[in-house]
Amino acid sequence: MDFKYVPTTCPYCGTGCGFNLVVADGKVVGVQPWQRNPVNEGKLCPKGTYAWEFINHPDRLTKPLIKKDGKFVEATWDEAYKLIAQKFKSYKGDEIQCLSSARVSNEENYLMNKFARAVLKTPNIDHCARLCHASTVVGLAGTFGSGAMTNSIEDIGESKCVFVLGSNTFENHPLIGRQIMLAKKRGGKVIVADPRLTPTAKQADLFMQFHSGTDVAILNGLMQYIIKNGWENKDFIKNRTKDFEKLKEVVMKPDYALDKVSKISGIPEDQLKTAAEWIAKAESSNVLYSMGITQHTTGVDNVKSVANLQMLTGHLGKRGGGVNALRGQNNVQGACDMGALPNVYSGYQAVINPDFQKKMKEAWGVSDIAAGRVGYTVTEMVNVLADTPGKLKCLYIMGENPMISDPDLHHVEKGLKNAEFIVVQDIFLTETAQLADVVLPAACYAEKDGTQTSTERRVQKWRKAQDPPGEAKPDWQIICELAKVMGFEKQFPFKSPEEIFTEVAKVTPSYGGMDYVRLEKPEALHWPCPAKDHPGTPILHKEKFAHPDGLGVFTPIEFKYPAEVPDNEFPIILTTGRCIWHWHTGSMTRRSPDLAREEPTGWVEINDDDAKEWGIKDKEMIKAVTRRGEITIGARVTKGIKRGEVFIPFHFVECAANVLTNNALDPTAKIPEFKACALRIEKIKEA
Ligand SMILES: Nc1nc2c(c(=O)[nH]1)N[C@H]1C(S)=C(S)[C@@H](COP(=O)(O)OP(=O)(O)OC[C@H]3O[C@@H](n4cnc5c(=O)[nH]c(N)nc54)[C@H](O)[C@@H]3O)O[C@H]1N2
Ligand SMILES: Nc1nc2c(c(=O)[nH]1)N[C@H]1C(S)=C(S)[C@@H](COP(=O)(O)OP(=O)(O)OC[C@H]3O[C@@H](n4cnc5c(=O)[nH]c(N)nc54)[C@H](O)[C@@H]3O)O[C@H]1N2
Ligand code: SF4
Ligand SMILES: [Mo]
Repeated sequence: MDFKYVPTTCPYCGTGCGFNLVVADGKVVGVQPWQRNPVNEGKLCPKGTYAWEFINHPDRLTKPLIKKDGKFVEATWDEAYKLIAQKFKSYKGDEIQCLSSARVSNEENYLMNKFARAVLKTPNIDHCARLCHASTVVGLAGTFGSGAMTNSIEDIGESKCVFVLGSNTFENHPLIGRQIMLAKKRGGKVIVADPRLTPTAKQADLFMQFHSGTDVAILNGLMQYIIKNGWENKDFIKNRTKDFEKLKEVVMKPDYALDKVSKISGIPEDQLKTAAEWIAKAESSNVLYSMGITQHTTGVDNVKSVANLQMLTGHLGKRGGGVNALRGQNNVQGACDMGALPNVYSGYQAVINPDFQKKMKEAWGVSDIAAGRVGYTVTEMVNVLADTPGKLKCLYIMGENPMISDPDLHHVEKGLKNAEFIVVQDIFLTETAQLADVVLPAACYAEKDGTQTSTERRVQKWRKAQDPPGEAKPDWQIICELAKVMGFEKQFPFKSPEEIFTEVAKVTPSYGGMDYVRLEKPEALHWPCPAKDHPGTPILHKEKFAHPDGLGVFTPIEFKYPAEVPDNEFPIILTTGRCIWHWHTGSMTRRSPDLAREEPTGWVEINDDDAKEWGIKDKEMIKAVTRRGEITIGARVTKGIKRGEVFIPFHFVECAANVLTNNALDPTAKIPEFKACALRIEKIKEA
C-alpha cells in the first residue's frame, strides 16, 4: 500500500492545531501527530484526532442537485450553473443575500466577498461571526482600535493569573486549555467564572459560579474593589489610556459595591475580593473569554467591561497579559479579515469610505460594487425574510447551517421558506440544504489547498490530501466558474488558491507581506504583516493602541439584565453552548463514529436540588418550553450548574436548543442572546 503524510491545519476550532493526514492509495485513512507544529506540538483533542472520519462518509454530496416538484434530482454542473446564473440575474442586488463561511479558506471567503459585491452587486454578505464574536469586533475596536485577540496562544502559558470568563476552554479550545495548565504548573493562578462547573472550572484555583447575564455587574464590582484598594496601575492609566475619570464615575457607584454585586450575580463576596486581588497584584494577568461574554444583548458592553478591567490593571501589551477573545471556528478570524462582513472589505476597509470603494473598484476592474450601503447581517437577514416578505428574495449560502444554528428556529424556517430561490453549497445535505432549490457539492478541507487564520491571527496552510468525492469541487473553483457563467471571467481568472492569495495580499494591508512561500514553514505568520521583510506580529498594542492617538479608551458601562428574565410563567434561566465531542450543527461530528458514540443525542443539565424540588429524575424525558417553542429532551441531573438555571447543547436537531432561544439582538453588534432566556420545564404525563 502506498502511504503518504500530508501536514495540514485542523478544520474545527480557532486554536489552529496542525496534524498530518494519513493517505493510503489516494484516500485519507487517519490522522497522525505533527510534532514540530508550534501551536500544539503534536497533541490533539478528540475532534482533531477524528477529523478524518467524516471525509469519506457515504453521505458526502457528490453531484449538484436541483429541486423539481419538491424533490432533489441530480444535475450536471452546467445545468446547475445556468439555472443559478439565470436566477441571480433576475434579481436586483438588494434582493440577494450571501452567507460566507468560517469553515472555508481565506481565499474562498475573499472570493465570496468579491462575488457578492462585484458580480451580484449586493452589500448583503455576512457569516456566522455574527452569532459569535460580533460583539468582540465592535467592542475591542472601540476600546483598543482593533477587534482581535491581543496575545498569542503560547503566551497564555506564561501568565501569572489566567481569568477565564465565559469560556469553557477545556472543551472548546482544548489545546489552549493546555496552556492554562502550563501557566498553573509554572505557578500562575487560575480563576474561572461560569454558571456551570465545567471541565475548565474544575481546574481552577478559584471557581466563581454565577447567574448568566450578570457579567457587567461582576466586572464593575471587581474594578470598584481594585480602585478602592488603590491597586489600579496608575502609570498605565496615565500613559496609555484616556477617560479614566468617566469610568470611575460609573464603577464607583454604590450599585457596584461587592455586597450588591454578590446579590445580583450569586457569587460570594469573599470570592470576588480574592479574584480582584489576584488579578490586580499579579505580575501578568490575562482574560480568556468567549461566548459567555459575547452572546448577549449586552455583548458589546460585556467586551468593553473586560477591556476596562485589563486597562485598569495595566495587563496589556505584555507577555502573559491581554484580552484574549478566543475565536471559535477554524477560520472565523480569516472570514472577517477577508471581508465576509456587510460593513467592510478585506482588511476591515469600511465600505462607506469612498477611498476604499475606489480602491476595490480599480483592483477588481468593475465600475459598480454596490457601495455606499452597509448590507444585512445574518440576524437581520432572517428578520427581513420573515417579517417583510418580498424584500429579500434570493440566498446564496456557502458552508453555514442556519436551520440549526440561528436563534428561534421556527422564525428562521418561516424566513427561509419566504425566499424565492436558495442555493446552498455544502459538503452534506444539511437541514438548511434541504430547503434549497439548488445544492452544490463542495470539497472539504482535506481536498483543497488554501489558508486559514486562527484565533491568534496566525495564517496557516491547508494542504490537499485526496480528491473530492464524485463531482464535488473546491468552493473557490465553484465561485470562479459561476462568475464566468455570469460574465465575469476576467475578474475571476484564478487557477489556484495561491493566485487568489496574491490578490488578497495586494488589497489587504495586514496580509500585504505574506505569500505562499513564507507561509510554508510550520510557524507560519501572524498578521499584521504589512511587508515582505516584516516578521509578523504575535502581540498587539505593545507600545500603543491602534487608535490614531495611540490611547486605549475607558468606556463606562452600566449593568443591564438580559432581554428576557425569569418570571412566574417561565421561571428558569436557559443557557446554551457546546460539548467537547460535537461541533455546532453536528454535520461533521455526528458523522464521525468515534465522536458520535460519546454523546449520541442532546440533554438538559438541571441542578440536583432543583431536580428534587421539581420531581425530575436523571435521564427522565421532559418538555422544555419557552415563548418561542418547545422540545422534548432527556434530563441530566448534576451538581455542576447554578440553581435556577439549565443548560442545553445546541448540536442536536432532534432536541434543538434553538427552537427555544431568543433572537433579541445587541443593538450595535446584532448578535443574538444565546446565553440567557426564560424557560419552563414540564413533566411529560404518562399515557
Ligand atoms: N467541541 C467544540 N468546540 C468548539 C465549538 C463546538 O461547537 N464544539 N465551537 C467553536 C466556536 S464557533 C466557538 S464560538 C467556541 C465557543 O467556545 P465557548 O465560549 O467556550 O463555548 P460555549 O459552550 O458556547 O460557552 C462557554 C461558557 O459560557 C458559559 N456561560 C453561559 N452563560 C454565561 C454568561 O452569561 N456569562 C458568562 N461569562 N458565561 C456564561 C457556559 O456555561 C459555557 O461554559 O468554541 C469553538 N470550539
Ligand atoms: N443556541 C446556540 N446557538 C448557537 C451558538 C450557541 O452558543 N448557542 N453559537 C453560535 C456560534 S458561536 C456559531 S459560530 C454558529 C455556527 O453556525 P454554523 O456555521 O451554521 O454551524 P456549522 O455546523 O459549523 O456549519 C458549517 C457548515 O459548513 C459545512 N462545511 C464544512 N466544511 C465545508 C467546506 O469546505 N465547504 C463548504 N461549502 N461547506 C463546508 C458543514 O457541513 C456545515 O453544514 O452557531 C451559533 N449558534
Ligand atoms: S483544539 Fe481545536 S484545532 Fe486543536 S485539535 Fe482540537 S479542535 Fe482541532
Ligand atoms: Mo462561534
